Amino acid sequence: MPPYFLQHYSEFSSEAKQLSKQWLTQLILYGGMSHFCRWFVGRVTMRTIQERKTKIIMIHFDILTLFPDMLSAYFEDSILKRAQENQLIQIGLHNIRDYTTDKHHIVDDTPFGGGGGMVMKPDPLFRAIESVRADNTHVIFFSPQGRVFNQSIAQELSQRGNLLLVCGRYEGVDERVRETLIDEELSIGDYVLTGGELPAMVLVDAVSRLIPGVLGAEHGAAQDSHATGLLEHPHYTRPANFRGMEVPDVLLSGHHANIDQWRRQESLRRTWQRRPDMLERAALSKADKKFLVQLKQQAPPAEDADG
Ligand code: 4HQ
Repeated sequence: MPPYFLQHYSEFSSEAKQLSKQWLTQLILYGGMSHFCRWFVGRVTMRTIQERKTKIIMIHFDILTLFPDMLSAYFEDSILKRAQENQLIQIGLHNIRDYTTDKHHIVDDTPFGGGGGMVMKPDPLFRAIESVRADNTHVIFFSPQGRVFNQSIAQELSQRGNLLLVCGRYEGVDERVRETLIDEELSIGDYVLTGGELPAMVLVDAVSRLIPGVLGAEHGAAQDSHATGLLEHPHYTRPANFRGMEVPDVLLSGHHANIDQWRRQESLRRTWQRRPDMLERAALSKADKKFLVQLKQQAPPAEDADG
């Protein structure tokens, strides 16, 4: 049974028909508009939420050390200073000595079993770590026995919200600290340092520059060597002729496709010459592979390339 309106439509005056048609189009229009508006507002909200999820990341570093002044100088300048001002990173420095309970604020003691050197006492470190860490904090200790820090570990750590870095001194820390409070041991390379402060600065620096917004908008971290899996191409700036040394013509040509190709090929050339091991893990296009075949016919990698 059609609605009353349609049953009697033929009996309506032409004026009424005209009016009802107008109402109908307006009704459809408004309905459509409001539907569109709701859809549009929904889209915008969704995008904002997505952008917040992917873009606005902030990371909080806490650092336990016996020498907080060593670190503050580095963090209170240039890029990391601005990153802190912009609330992209937060760095809390904590002196382990502040967590001692004895009159002389002693943090080290002689090793059981004898032998030389000193060991960091467990009590100040337990108290410091337990008071500084939150539920989701990832606790890192620096030692040559750890996993060797690299760009992919930096990337992994940049996804975490809270990192607690423990810097040791002397011969090391009481093994019970390691066993119960440390989530991960990291080394910054196969050499021996006097403390974990430099490794902490290295880690904070490498991880912070991966946080969106820490580097300027046009210089993101995506093009870094190690992020692309290749070494970087050579860079030049003014003057075009410096003491008789010329800048490659292609860079002055303004031809962006040629420039991109030249840079890619120079990246491949450098990587092949200096770090051929990196080519095995790099993502290479057909054109890259073709260029590498040519390269390999021309020149072998440098003698000490793997060093
Ligand atoms: N350490 N990468 C701190 C290192 C080191 C490294 C030796 C750690 C001395 C006190 N840490 N202790 N290499 O050489 O992270």
